Amino acid sequence: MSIHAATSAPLKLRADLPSPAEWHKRKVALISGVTGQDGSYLSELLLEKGYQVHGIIRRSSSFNTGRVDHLYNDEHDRKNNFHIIHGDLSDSTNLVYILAQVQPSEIYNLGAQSHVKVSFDMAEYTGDVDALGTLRILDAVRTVGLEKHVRFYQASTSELYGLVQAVPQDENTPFYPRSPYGVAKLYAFWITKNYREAYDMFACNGILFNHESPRRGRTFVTRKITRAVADISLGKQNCLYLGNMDAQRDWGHARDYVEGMWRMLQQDKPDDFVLATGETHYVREFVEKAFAIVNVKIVWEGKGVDEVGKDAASGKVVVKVDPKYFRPAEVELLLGNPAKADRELGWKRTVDFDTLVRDMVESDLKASQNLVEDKN
Ligand code: NDP
Ligand code: GDR
Repeated sequence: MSIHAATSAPLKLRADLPSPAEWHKRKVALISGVTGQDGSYLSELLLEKGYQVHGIIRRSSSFNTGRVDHLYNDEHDRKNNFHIIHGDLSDSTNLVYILAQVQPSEIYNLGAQSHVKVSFDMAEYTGDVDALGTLRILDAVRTVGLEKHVRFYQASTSELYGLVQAVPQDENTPFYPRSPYGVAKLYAFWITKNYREAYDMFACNGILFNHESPRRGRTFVTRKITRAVADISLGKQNCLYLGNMDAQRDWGHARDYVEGMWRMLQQDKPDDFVLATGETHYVREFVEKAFAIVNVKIVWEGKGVDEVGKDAASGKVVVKVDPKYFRPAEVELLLGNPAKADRELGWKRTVDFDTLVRDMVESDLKASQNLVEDKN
């Protein structure tokens, strides 16, 4: 009796493929997480570059396509290069079906339960989607026989560094994740590297430090702050409640970072790269900068859970600590070194911290006044 090794001989749906170099010229991209912040900016970038873009969206009882609606006109319009397809990283069969149908030349795996605090409440789900979801999509590539043809980008994260081992953090800094999210992304990082080595796949990890924008989800700290600053300045909210204001983050603009993702997949060889600004700022500093844009100077009083931020002019408390936003384990300091990306990809951030904060506050002022529709 002989036992067949299923993993080394996956089902091949394609037998007539051109060379990998020819295949890459097709410019067909598949994006998981297309409805998220990065998915929307990346779609715009790829469409500008002449790609056909296919985005995986989750079925939802409410609309979840606000960030990409402007790209999606009429599916019957033949000139339209943006397509959406229902799917989920928890569904292997669905992923194989999508791969067989789209036959992409590049895949960007951005789909994830991406909120660190929520990952403590939904640890198993986060592991299923963020860790095993990456495995599922990589295996779907092999199942349809595209493993030598597809270029794969994995959305890895500075959360892998977790408990500080050394700063600034680069591609050689040891990992020590501090949340179920970070641990799930650690698996995804290594399975991506493993499939690159085991099956000669063009698979890259982008280790991206925090990147924000007016399209950032409202429960991440930067957007929560900028929306509150807008609402407080317009008299629609009294106080902003935050958790750990002593955390330090290396914050860039998402539009810069999706450019780096694309550049990773245009190299001759697959590799892993850090994208970061090389600067770090306290959460408290972000609060001060954001309020300064609406001409409010913050003065701080108290310490720890008793810390408050007052409007210097009126004495009114506008920022308070609420321990419910603390995490069971925290990542205190992130500061990235993007030298390798600069050297090998020619990538540099273009938006500095002050411009990022201003862009977000100004956008939220318009949204809060209903001058523009708030879609995220
Ligand atoms: P968002 O939270 O804005 O977007 C996440 C996307 O993943 C959404 O489109 C969401 O769909 C989708 N998604 C969630 N669960 C599933 C699932 N089970 N199956 C398929 N899709 C799913 O994240 P960002 O755009 O900010 O980040 C993109 C990726 O980069 C994520 O993987 C994140 O972990 C990672 N990352 C982000 C950084 C950042 O600072 N922004 C830094 C480093 C890494 P829906 O809209 O339906 O919820
Ligand atoms: P992070 O982003 O955990 O770094 O993950 P987030 O904006 O959630 O937190 C940044 C820091 O701010 C502190 N903080 C608060 N955070 C939130 N969300 N809400 C608050 O009220 C608050 N108060 C203080 C946090 O404790 C933390 O220290 C993001 C996500 O996009 C991940 O998917 C990505 O991998 C990493 O960035 C890099």
